[in-house]
Amino acid sequence: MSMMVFSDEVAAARDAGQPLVALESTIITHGMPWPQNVETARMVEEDVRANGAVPATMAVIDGRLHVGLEAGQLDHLARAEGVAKLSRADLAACLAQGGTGATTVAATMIAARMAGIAVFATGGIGGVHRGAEATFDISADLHELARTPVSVVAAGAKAILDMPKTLEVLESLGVPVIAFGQDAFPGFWSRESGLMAPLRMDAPGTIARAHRMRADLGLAGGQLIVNPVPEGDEIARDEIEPIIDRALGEARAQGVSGKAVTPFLLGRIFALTGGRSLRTNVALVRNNARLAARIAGELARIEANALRDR
Ligand code: PSU
Ligand code: MN
Repeated sequence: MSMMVFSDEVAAARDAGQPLVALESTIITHGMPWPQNVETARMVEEDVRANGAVPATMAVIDGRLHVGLEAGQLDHLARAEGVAKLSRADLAACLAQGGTGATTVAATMIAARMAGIAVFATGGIGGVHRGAEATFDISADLHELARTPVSVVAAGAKAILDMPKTLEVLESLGVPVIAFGQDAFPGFWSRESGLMAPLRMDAPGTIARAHRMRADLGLAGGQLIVNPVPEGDEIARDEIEPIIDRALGEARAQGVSGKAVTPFLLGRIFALTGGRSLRTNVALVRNNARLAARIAGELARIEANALRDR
């Protein structure tokens, strides 16, 4: 029995050579409450289809790595409690033990590469946590971007993080950080973070060409495409910042650490904004899915042309 299982839709897309977009599942199990989590997951898949690509949501279910989830599997995962949050360190262990777990950005990148999927959409990547100089809490997502050749579309790093340090680490690791359509590095819930993005591109085709160029150069690692949340959906920086500070204070007071930090903060910010942070999170993930589908389409075209010209 194979460790990897393709959904019917993903298997058909692979046979037909259609562009695919990888989607993660930690955002479903740990990033959003039920039932908005499953509703969002469905809308995001639909956004990918509406933009000419096929969605492949990744998760480990009963010891098998699923690339694309059937409707019932998605529903089950979204309601399940105590699902593991899998990163590079624990993906193999979960599979070996027949477990069930949701994939973070890092684990989704690993699964995407195995499945031959080059583009992946999420909300925000993990990064360097505030206070990392004391806790050493730096997301494995950053190291994954440095080693696995997948282009990840996100609305920045989650604003609960230390943005300048996150950008510094990405630079050290040689990860291209490309803002789509603006100069500013987006701030997840807000369109701007107060920092500039190192690179800017205005067309999905350019991003696809840069992805392909990295492969041609033999460079390991992926690209981080940072896509600002749509204007009408953003929460202004000075509005969200005091709320983030309060949530961070609560996390510290309660001694929250390790994998629990990000889900705790997102949950508290949801409560403190009366659900507004979640509406923005949904809007930005959908926006990222649309862009990822367009990049995947352009990349498929580039690859088809390269094959023809050989
Ligand atoms: N994007 C969101 N919400 C999320 C995540 C991304 O809008 O919850 C998840 C991703 O799976 C990412 C993880 O990999 O948060 C980061 O977790 P940590 O900080 O523990 O590495
Ligand atoms: Mn961490």
